[in-house]
Amino acid sequence: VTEHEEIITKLAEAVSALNSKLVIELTDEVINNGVDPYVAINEGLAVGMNEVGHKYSIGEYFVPELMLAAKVMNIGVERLKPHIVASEQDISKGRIVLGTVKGDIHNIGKDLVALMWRVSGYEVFDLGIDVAPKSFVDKAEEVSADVVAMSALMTTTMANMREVMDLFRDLGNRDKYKVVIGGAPTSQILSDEIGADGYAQDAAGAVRLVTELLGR
Ligand code: B12
Repeated sequence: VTEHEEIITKLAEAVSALNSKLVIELTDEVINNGVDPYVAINEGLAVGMNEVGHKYSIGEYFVPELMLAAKVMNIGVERLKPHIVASEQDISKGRIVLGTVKGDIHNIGKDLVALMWRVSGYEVFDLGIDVAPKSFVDKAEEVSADVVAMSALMTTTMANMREVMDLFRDLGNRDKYKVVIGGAPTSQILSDEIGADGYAQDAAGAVRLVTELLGR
């Protein structure tokens, strides 16, 4: 195990242990030791967050712990953000309208995807959380989006992605945009079922997906 891997593992453990002080110390180590901040977020902080989800599902953590974990994760992300090297291009590679679907307030993963798209040169219009189908449609039209992106973290709210697709089809707008989806309960299978253009498992995958779809 390299020193970098060790810091990343410790970061995941610190999030899982809800230890913000340790996260702050470790993000300093990330920066001082030249660990890739992007990797530290995706393989450190986000992995710790998944562990928190696991602890919640087995009854070891409850909602207050989830909320604290979200805060701890956010502290880490905010400290690492300025160290992520942004793409040199000042011309936008494409416009992406993004939001967490109706009924769903999970935003950590969505925000990470937005961050990665932005540093990769895309313009992101983030509608936030609990976004009504019509808001996706209206914003996409307003900004002449290239891509519409939806996030859902619950099996119950993931159904609302289909509603957005249906609304686009009803309005005859579907083919104007590439539609991509993501979030823990979603999959390529769901993407195919609802007639979206693709799914990605994480923020790095989200960048690859959009790059492939737009060919730029
Ligand atoms: C943190 C958390 C919360 C926090 C959210 C804080 C916040 N500001 O977001 C709080 C405490 C508020 C919360 C509330 C609730 N939660 Co919650 N929560 C979680 C938890 C632990 C982690 C989610 C997270 O942030 N992960 C870390 C990020 C980095 O990962 P991610 O979101 O998956 O995102 C990555 C990828 O999925 C992908 N991605 C994400 N979006 C997109 C979009 C696109 C377009 C693409 C391409 C990719 C992509 O890239 C991201 C980066 O790599 C999950 C457990 C889990 N395993 O997911 C439960 C979980 C999602 N929650 C759950 C539940 C039940 C709830 C509550 C109902 C609890 C309650 N009783 O109140 C409420 C729901 C409120 C609501 N209406 O939405 C359940 C959902 C079960 C289900 N039905 O499917 C889960 C799965 C926990 C569990 N095991 O039971 N939660």
